[in-house]
Amino acid sequence: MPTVNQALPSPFAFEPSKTALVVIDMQRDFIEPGGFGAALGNDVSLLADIVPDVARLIAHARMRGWQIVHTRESHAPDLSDCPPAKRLRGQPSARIGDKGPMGRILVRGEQGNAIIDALAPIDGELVIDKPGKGAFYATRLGEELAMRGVTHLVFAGVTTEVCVQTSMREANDRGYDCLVIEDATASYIPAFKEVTLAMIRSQGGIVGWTATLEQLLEADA
Ligand code: C5J
Repeated sequence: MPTVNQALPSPFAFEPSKTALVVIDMQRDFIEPGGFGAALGNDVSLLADIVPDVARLIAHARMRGWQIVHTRESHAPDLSDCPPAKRLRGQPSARIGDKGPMGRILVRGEQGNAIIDALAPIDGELVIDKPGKGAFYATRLGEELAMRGVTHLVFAGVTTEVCVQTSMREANDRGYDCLVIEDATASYIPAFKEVTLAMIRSQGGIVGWTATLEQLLEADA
């Protein structure tokens, strides 16, 4: 069984046939200029920097036959799945559902809501539209993973402290062993990324494990 011996806080062993890569929210709205992230005043280049490593991770998962899941933070056009408590937070100039340069912000089917071209899903990969920060809340992800016999999840994507961490904690509570790939995740606030990774692996791996992409690729060569 492949084992990432250098994972923190302890070696992470996984059975490839029971493993899924979960790529969180690599969407134009968060990563490209003119999207939701930029409208909130963030430097989106910090997120764009991880695209080559996420692409390498996806290529590896495809080659090894892992299940692959892509998520999109997105809402129905009538915003019936967007509670006012979520919509009204943040900048009044850039609210979910408002019109932006790439269409309505975080609305399903709009240009900005798409996964960036460089990481586009291919046939057979699961695409999960999620109205929350976590990938399990109000989605079919749990059922889809159970149907496929998945027990281990490898996480990548953005942002580390919001949707990646929330999804990983949800997964941990559901009994999955979770590994987050350090260089395949990013935050608009780099200190938040570092502290999130430290939290995940603290106290004996209270919600999971972390490792670098090279450490994973070496273990699963
Ligand atoms: C945020 C996300 N940060 N995908 N979404 O609102 O992390």
